[in-house]
Amino acid sequence: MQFGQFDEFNREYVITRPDTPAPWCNYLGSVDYGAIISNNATGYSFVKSGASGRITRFRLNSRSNDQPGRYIYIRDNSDGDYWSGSWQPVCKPLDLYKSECRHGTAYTIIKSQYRDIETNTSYFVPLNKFYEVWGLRIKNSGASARTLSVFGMVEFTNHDHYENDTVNLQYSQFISKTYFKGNHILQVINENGSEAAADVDGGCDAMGDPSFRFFGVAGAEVAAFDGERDVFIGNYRNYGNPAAVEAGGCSNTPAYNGNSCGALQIDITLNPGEEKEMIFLLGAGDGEIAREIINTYDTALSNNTDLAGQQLEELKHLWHSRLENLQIDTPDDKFDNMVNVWNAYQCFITFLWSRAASFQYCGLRNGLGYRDTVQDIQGIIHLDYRLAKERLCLMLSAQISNGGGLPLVKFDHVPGKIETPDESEYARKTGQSFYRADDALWLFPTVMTYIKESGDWNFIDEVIPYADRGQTSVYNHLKQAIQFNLDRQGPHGFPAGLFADWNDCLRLGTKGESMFVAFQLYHALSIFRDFASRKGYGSDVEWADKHMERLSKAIDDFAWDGTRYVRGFTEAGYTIGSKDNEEASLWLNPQTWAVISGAAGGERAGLVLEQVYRKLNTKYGAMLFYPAFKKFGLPVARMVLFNEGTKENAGIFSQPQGWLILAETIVGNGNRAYEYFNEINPAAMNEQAEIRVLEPYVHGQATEGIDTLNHGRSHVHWLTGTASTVMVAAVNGILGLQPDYDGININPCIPAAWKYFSMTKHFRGKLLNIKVDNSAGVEKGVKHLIINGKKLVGCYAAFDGLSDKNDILVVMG
Ligand code: IFM
Repeated sequence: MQFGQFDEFNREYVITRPDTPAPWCNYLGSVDYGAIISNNATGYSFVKSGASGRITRFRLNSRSNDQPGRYIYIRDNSDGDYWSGSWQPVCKPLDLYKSECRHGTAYTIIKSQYRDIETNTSYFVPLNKFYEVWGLRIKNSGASARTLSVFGMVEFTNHDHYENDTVNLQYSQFISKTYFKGNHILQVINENGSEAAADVDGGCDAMGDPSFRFFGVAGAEVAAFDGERDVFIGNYRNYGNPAAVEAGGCSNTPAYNGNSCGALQIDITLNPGEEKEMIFLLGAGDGEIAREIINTYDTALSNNTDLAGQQLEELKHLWHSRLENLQIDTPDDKFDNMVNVWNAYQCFITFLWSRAASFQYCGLRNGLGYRDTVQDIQGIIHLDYRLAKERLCLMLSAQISNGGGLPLVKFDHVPGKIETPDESEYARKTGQSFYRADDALWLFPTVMTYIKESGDWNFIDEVIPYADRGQTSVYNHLKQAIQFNLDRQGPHGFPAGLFADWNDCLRLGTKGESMFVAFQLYHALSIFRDFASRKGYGSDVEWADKHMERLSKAIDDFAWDGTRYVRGFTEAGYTIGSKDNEEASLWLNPQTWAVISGAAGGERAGLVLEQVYRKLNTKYGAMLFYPAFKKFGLPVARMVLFNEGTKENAGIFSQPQGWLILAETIVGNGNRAYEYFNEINPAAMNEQAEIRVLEPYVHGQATEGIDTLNHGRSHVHWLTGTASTVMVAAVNGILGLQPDYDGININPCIPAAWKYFSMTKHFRGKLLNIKVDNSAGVEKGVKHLIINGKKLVGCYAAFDGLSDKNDILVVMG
């Protein structure tokens, strides 16, 4: 089933059937003011944090009604019929009601058509602002005049803190009230004083001063209002049939205790063909701020200045110019849509919001997970390396002086005096008292990619503080990260798996060993060796060589199982992922990481990838391992808690699929890399959206494997490491764009059937217009480049040889 399609030209996804298998969402705003909105205008808004800056309510996990949201009701006062500007919440029959939702980069436009009334609502957060705009145009396309009431409505939280608002009702309901101020409703929380000063029981450590929110309208007179949700909706009703709308108008009831909302009624008459515009404004701020914002739009409207339209264009311009840094045109539109727009946009959203707020994450994970964030950075380096660097510096400053990563980096992280997991205070504050084995090792590919994309080799010498004490160069941070794992090894000489490696469900402890981390360490050593050699640090080169050789030998001696690499060793000496095991005998990640790290090459690389293809692959991606755990499990293999075929228990965990694609490109299998890409390409499921369920323009965390009742159904949208690994695999692996210290390699690994494609890339201020000629029909291999008419053997373009604008022909064969 299909519910929408890509509009490649406008960089939008257009949903024409609103009864999507799940709410299909978009992200608006910035880290200062974030808003999540679905195709039916549901979702929530927050200032800085979904946990402690929550301004509107949303009920998670309620697909059956998917509410509440940013609602606009329209009532025909001639007969009392009413509907909503988005299909939800009133849900008029779809043969009478037409709707179109256009999700774009940081904006969403929802249109409706019902009984000759057309609405068009643009939802967005203007650049650098702390409020959101719902710009409504309403038009009478019929032949007779219409008398209508329009109601804008939003449900506020009663407390800035999500948890207090949701569960601490004996408290939070009694600190909120609303005032009507002519063109807006002002909600005030804690008007009588600050919780912090009063040390209120049930208050929350993030809370301080009174807090204000507003919901107003520009370009229209408010005829009536309600500030109390339960009055607007009425008892034993719901958003689909609010009492106020049904009765023909609001009752001017403010909130005082109970549940605050903003509901504004505007009465209009529309002559045939007439259109009116009004702009609803929602945000955090006191009456003065609200008045100023609303006045700005009022003035613009009365001067016929399309302020909201200009702001929307500014947003598009910002986002599109970011995306412009890489644009491709291959024979596969669905591949292009992801690389050019949606996977790229998702990478930015994941980068900005980490795992904080979505329709799955309520916001309480109020910080940056080390490994997730360092990987997220990789997804945007090719599009905005400056932004990437800022976050990379932050993450280096969240490395502890012993080399390990801080498990949770608070949004307000201040390096230099943070407690470590070794101290009880840290555990008390974060609930995290252990190290993950992989955290700081993610810095290696990320730092390398940043330096190679930007050309900023001096970064390696930049001095950055540690989280707990002291400071040192990036180079030394990296060396210390390796040391962290060398200092924590098991009996075979592999790194201990500690509290978790990449896999949150593997608890191998201080003696059990992780092969994932062993390969990561090998990879880190080889990157570090490269850095050391460029710096001329001979003893560090020898040090890295020695450890790589030692690791390599241990891998051959203990981790190679004849046809595969094992996953690890428990403290009790059990081998996880051995071919003789009854359960979980073949794991994906050690095979792909053996190849990515360079530890396995030649025949062995081919063999392990072939095993993966034959034993783990499904039409929706490769399973993390197989067979699922049923008996073996706790305390080490905690994924046994998940139903078989799900998430880390033999599910198709999507992030590793990116590594699988990349590994196949390393060994030169373009056809297979592309096959794997397609298996999890959201766009490739556009016509079978009912199977995948999630947005066809967004990667999810995991897809159900062959053991479940819903093989192919995907879960956990938007905020997932899948975004960055698949992006890296596509750009670096399939398209073969591989910046290097002093130039760039263009070495595609593509399906043989792609005879021709083109790419435009901005590389350190230079424009590369790349055309790839694969009339030879190979999967990998470049005979020569022709750069601005000059032929060069191989696939390397030196930076010095590039002009400001370059025409590059890549001839494969
Ligand atoms: O690697 C983790 C990630 O940090 C959070 N989600 C699950 C992944 C695999 O366990």
